[in-house]
Amino acid sequence: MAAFSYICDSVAVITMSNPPVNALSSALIRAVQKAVEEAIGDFAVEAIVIRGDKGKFSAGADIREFNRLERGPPLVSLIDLIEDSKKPVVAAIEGVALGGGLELALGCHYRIAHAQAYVGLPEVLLGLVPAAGGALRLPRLIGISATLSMITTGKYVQAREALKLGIVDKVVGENTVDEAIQLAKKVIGQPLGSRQLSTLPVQCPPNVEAFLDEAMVKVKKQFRGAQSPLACVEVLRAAVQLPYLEGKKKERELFQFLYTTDQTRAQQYAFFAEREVAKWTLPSGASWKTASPQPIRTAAVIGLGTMGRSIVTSLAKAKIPVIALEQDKKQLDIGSKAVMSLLDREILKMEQLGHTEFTNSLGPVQFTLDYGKLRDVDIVIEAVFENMALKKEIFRHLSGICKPEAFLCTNTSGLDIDEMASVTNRPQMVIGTHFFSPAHIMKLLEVVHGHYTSSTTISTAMRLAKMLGKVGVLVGNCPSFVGNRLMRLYVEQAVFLVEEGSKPEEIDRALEDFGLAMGPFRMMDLAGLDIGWKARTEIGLTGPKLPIGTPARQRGSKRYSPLPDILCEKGRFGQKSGQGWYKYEKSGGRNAMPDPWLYNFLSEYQRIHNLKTHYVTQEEIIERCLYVLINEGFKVLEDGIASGPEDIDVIYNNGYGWPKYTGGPMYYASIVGLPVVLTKLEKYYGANPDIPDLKPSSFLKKLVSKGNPPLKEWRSHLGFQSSML
Ligand code: TC6
Repeated sequence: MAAFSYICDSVAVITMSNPPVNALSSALIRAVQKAVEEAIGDFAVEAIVIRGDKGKFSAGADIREFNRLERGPPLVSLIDLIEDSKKPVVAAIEGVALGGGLELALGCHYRIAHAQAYVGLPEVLLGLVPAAGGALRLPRLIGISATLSMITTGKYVQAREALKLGIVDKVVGENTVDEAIQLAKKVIGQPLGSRQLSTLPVQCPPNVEAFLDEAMVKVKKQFRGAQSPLACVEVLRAAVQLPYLEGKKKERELFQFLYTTDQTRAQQYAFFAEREVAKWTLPSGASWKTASPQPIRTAAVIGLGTMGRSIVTSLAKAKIPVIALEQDKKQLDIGSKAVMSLLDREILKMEQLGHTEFTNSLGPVQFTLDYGKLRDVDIVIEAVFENMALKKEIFRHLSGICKPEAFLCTNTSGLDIDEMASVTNRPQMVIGTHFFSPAHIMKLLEVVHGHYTSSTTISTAMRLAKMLGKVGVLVGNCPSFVGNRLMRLYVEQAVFLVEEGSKPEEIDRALEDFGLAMGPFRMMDLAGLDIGWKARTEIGLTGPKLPIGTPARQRGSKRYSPLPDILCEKGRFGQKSGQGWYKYEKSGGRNAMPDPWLYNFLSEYQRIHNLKTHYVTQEEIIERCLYVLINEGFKVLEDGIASGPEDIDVIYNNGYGWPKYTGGPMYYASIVGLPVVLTKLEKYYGANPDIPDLKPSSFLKKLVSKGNPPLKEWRSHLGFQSSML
């Protein structure tokens, strides 16, 4: 690791080097500081260019050093040194300039970026605020409003948008460093006052205090429960109200406060967990290191329902040419219109951000009824509705048509991958790619490994996830896989609580206050109650296949709630029918309102079934709904369906609106303390012996008996397991 300089026609070029992303570790900061000091003191040098090695400027402070006790030299003083330099300093931004990386670039007097580069202040995503002057310099450059949007969301901004906003001075298609050297030479001797951002006034809207008050209200609502977005607004207030140096103190104070919170620790854990899950290993020894993914140059999607449409859009956004197939002309017309409208919306979004070239960079989409067109594609994703017979028919058909090297994927959300693979002539090339709705937006891809799936197929599917900008998590093949397997129990528990006397809106509020993006009842209404109803009817839990004489609230020895089935029988499917657990202003409406009809209906239901209701506290709602889910998470680990708690957390953080600032369900359990989770589960199971899912899992009990080890040690306690991976 080094930062070294060379001189090119009186311009010193300083290269930051700390692979793979030039994170600003203590050592790197020290080295850059030394190089800048040398360049400033060297008479032969008249200007300075700072660049990053291997096509990346810098991804910011080295997150791996965050928990270390020994601290290196502060980044802030390096940035001040750069800004105060009498010799012009130019940042040559290639790849990324994020967090402290962008802050360093903002300390430079000029910034040139490569067209493919992007910049951002994503500290908020790690539960922090920018703390090296970024939130003070940026509003002086691009104004309060644009800064607010960047620092509270942590979004990455592409070079062209950065140019439009004024963050960079120039965007180039190639030779970024050479261009930076040319610019540096050109500005030698020119006054630098107007380029020293800390000395400039903050650009404010007319009534800035009211603007910030409003921003605070919005941010509180948008990022419910998260501390760092609120602190970002506070830093901006400091930027507006205080002189730069005092603003700096406030920035430091807020950073130091956040630095000690559980939220930042959880978000840092979530960051590394996302990277960890990409490094899959199978019990056979095959792994991400040894398996070689095959190229995906073309894809096909079968079925243009809600999921198929957004999968096609996701592929097109990733510039992968895609063939979309439907079974009849009518469905094809409806589906193709829907896809085109999704793509138009994506193009509009990108154009608003200044990416005029985006239209041409979408992968072409071809619509067809003809299976023959799929002959040469590299990968097929089946996305028809959840019916095993239909899926098998399609896989059989694909097997005969597609080239032997083509991978066959299914978007099933819980059916048996092996059963589908068994009808093909290439079971080793069959894999589950479970997308989350809407697939062109949601970041998660559950990659489901069947019994026959080869490591090449796994690594190709994981590569596909990366190409689509998603996080791929490898899981084993079991009913509902990982995400939905846990979710089903959580939703079921919420419905039991309604039977016991709570109201849907009370349960939703408690769980939304906990931080979940949407409570279970609003979620069911959004997804459509009829979907689960159909599935339960198909497997005989309700409807005509249910054996006569089955007790209404029992299936086998387990408690069952027929409430969702009854709502469906009454035509209450959720938002789509204007009523479900809530009522809506109209069919398709989104504004959920408590429904007095439901209260009457529930009282009558409780009377008929002779149910004793009790006052359900917020604590009971959270504990029963979340701990039953966490308990199942331990069972998933025990069954070898997920290889570690990180996998479950990444799935929940990215696919189920779990608040990242609690790290994910398993990390949350580790913070609450496993003995507490165990005791509570025992208590609730004791009170509800007909809900066996509340019975603590043996792996949870084992971990408690081992003294509640930290999460990173859980895997080592799994011992022998029949891994399904
Ligand atoms: C900050 O700057 C605060 C400043 C205040 C100062 C007072 N540090 O994501 P990838 C590693 S806060 C250490 O797989 P990609 C990552 O763990 C920081 N390591 O690659 C992985 O390691 P592994 C604000 C880092 O090409 C490897 O690099 N900055 C850091 O898909 C590759 O990463 C951010 O939040 C880091 N800062 O995406 C930026 N960044 O191979 C966070 C990455 O051992 N980083 N690594 O597993 C990113 O968004 C992405 O990593 C990326 C590259 C876009 C830079």
